[in-house]
Amino acid sequence: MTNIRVDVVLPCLNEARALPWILERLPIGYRAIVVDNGSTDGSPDVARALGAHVVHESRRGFGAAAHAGLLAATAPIVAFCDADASMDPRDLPRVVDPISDDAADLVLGRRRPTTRNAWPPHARLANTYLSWRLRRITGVNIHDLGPMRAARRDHLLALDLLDRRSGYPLEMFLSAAAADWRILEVDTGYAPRVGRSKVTGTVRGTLTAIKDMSALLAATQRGARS
Ligand SMILES: Nc1nc2c(ncn2[C@@H]2O[C@H](COP(=O)(O)OP(=O)(O)O)[C@@H](O)[C@H]2O)c(=O)[nH]1
Ligand SMILES: [Mg+2]
Repeated sequence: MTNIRVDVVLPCLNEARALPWILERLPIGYRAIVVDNGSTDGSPDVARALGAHVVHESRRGFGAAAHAGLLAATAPIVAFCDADASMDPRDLPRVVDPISDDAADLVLGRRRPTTRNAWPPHARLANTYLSWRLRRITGVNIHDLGPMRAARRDHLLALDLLDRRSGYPLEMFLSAAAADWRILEVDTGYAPRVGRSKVTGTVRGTLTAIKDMSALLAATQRGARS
């Protein structure tokens, strides 16, 4: 068997139609950990049939799924990727290689749309504003807070992340910045997802994301002032 260098956490809520495209595009040495978050469309069976390691997380929420994947990982490097085919697993080495080369501690994929309509305008605008605030708060030169990212597993576990909803990627970034990690941004492609969005493509999902993220930002700024 090939040595598993990287575990790829794929939070999954009803992504059966996207999984085949994703799983067949994983680079060699990368293992998929599909975290099923209560899918009703047969996602776990599809994932297992295609050779992925499947874990279940009954607590709903993007962060709950992402964190369960991190806890299930055993490889030295852990990468995260959406399971909706909006991001190409062939881009994963772009976020992973600087970690293996010890050139960075956290690498974030900056989403670069590969077609029109890949990114709903409200989500894009919210993200540009968020990135601007994050640059001001942390001094890290980022332009997107996207879900494709990588870091060392032991480092991620040591961050002790608490958010279990849509604030998880933000908490990871803020905690890493507070711990003076070397944070690097690289370009990754972004295409229209397969199926319906659960977070930023819906009003409810967007409002939850804003609420979760605002609370984290407010706490960080209070911390910085005290
Ligand atoms: N929102 C949400 N996404 C989940 C959950 N569990 C797993 N996911 C997955 O998290 C990823 C991101 O969600 P997505 O709907 O693509 O959000 P978007 O990228 O903002 O449109 C997808 O792969 C989902 O299937 C959950 O409980 N809530
Ligand atoms: Mg998505």
